[in-house]
Amino acid sequence: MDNCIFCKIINREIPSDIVYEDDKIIAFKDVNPVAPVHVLIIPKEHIASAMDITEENAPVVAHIFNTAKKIAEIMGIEKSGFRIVNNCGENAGQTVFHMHFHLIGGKTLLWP
Ligand code: DGP
Repeated sequence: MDNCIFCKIINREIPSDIVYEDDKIIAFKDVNPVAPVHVLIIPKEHIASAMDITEENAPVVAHIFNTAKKIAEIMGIEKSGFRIVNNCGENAGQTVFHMHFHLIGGKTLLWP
């Protein structure tokens, strides 16, 4: 989608540190990491937010979660543990409206 920064990352129009890619999704390091490991996992299809998940596009969400463990292994945090976070909408602090899942780890995480 035009003017979407994450679509530009998918299309290699702006650089990013890609750690995983297949035909449906891509994962790259967050530019503002909140932990030693902070990767964003996104669908290649432009879906604005979790509010835009439908019966038709929902399989990619399952694929993201099914691949998260592989990305955790790539990043070396599969044993120490990690958190997967989706911010949806204004109150959650979503700033990029191309749905993404933060994979965060590499340290003990506080909650909430
Ligand atoms: P959220 O608040 O959930 O919408 O998080 C968006 C994240 O995207 C935020 O942690 C910073 C990251 N981000 C924004 N622009 C870029 C970019 O151009 N490159 C990379 N690698 N990350 C970005």
